[in-house]
Amino acid sequence: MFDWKQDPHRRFNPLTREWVLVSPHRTERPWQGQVEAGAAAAQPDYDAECYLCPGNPRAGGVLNPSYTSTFIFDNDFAALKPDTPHDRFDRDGLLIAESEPGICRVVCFSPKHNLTIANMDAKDLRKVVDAWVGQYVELGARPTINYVQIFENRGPMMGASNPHPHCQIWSNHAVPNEVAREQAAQAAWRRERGTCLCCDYAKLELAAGDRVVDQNECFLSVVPFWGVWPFETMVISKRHLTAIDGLSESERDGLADILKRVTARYDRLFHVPFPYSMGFHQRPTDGAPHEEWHFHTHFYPPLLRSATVRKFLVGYEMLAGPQRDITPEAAAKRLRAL
Ligand code: H2U
Ligand code: ZN
Repeated sequence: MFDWKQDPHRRFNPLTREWVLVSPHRTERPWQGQVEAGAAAAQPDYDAECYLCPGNPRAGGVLNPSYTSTFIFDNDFAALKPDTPHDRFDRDGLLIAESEPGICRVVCFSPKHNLTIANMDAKDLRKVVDAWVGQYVELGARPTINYVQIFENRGPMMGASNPHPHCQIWSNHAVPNEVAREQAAQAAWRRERGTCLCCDYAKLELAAGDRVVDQNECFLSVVPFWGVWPFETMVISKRHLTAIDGLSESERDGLADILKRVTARYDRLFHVPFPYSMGFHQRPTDGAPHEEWHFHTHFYPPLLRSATVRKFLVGYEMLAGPQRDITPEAAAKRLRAL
């Protein structure tokens, strides 16, 4: 008899339409590894060397204002430039390239150097949500900007350059790969079934319960059935909502609340400030209504077994496809218990 908790199997990701290999028999054995205690050095609330702290000079020499809430600036080392002229070439369908205009910004969540989403006050985090909404609307309104990607790299393991609480926004003309994949899947779902993929998925997970990590009135946090990273989670709005600009006042508070809950659980898992890349997926800003889109957040944390043992996507995963050992259900159970 096949045992889903023990035997190797594949799971389908309906958002990307890719498969992930699950090998639970490799980890469902009793836990014997040790959990290392957190080694993160305590940070001061102001660091004279930090290029994001209020009043300090940034790497390019510009002085930060003495900001007291959130602070947004154009990235001094932007990957994209707004006035890039249009150009394209195509040589025999083999060498294809196009110019790409865009705008990159940095959002400091707080003047305090030593805060994180997990330990910020709810009312201050709400200001960060308002800043995200403002940026999505402002950047998305520009004719050259068709997608606004808001994301946070947290911790040196994920390449974050600085512990000061901040995120990045890259907004550009082309809809990026991951978003285009999710868009195609959500559009096909809506065409074929007349419903929203993420609404249907959220309902299913709320009823099933075994992958749910946390929830509030407006949002659900789950380890997705098809997650690749051991403790990957998604935050999904319970109401159908194509983008962050459609959040009601209470949903903005709800988003701040669920992000705080999820990151606090992560921090408790291995007793360290938990590294991750997270970001929002939502309606492209090309002017179409995109009713197929459902606003959601992905958290991709690299840690596997402890504060120092991380998962690498190498070998089979680079050459063939993603694979995981711990099941999403087991990961959700651990996160839920914290
Ligand atoms: P990360 O921690 O995710 O790398 O984000 C920090 C961003 O801040 C990074 O993209 C920018 C870097 O280019 N930055 C500035 O714009 N000015 C600075 O003085 C240093 C860092
Ligand atoms: Zn700082």
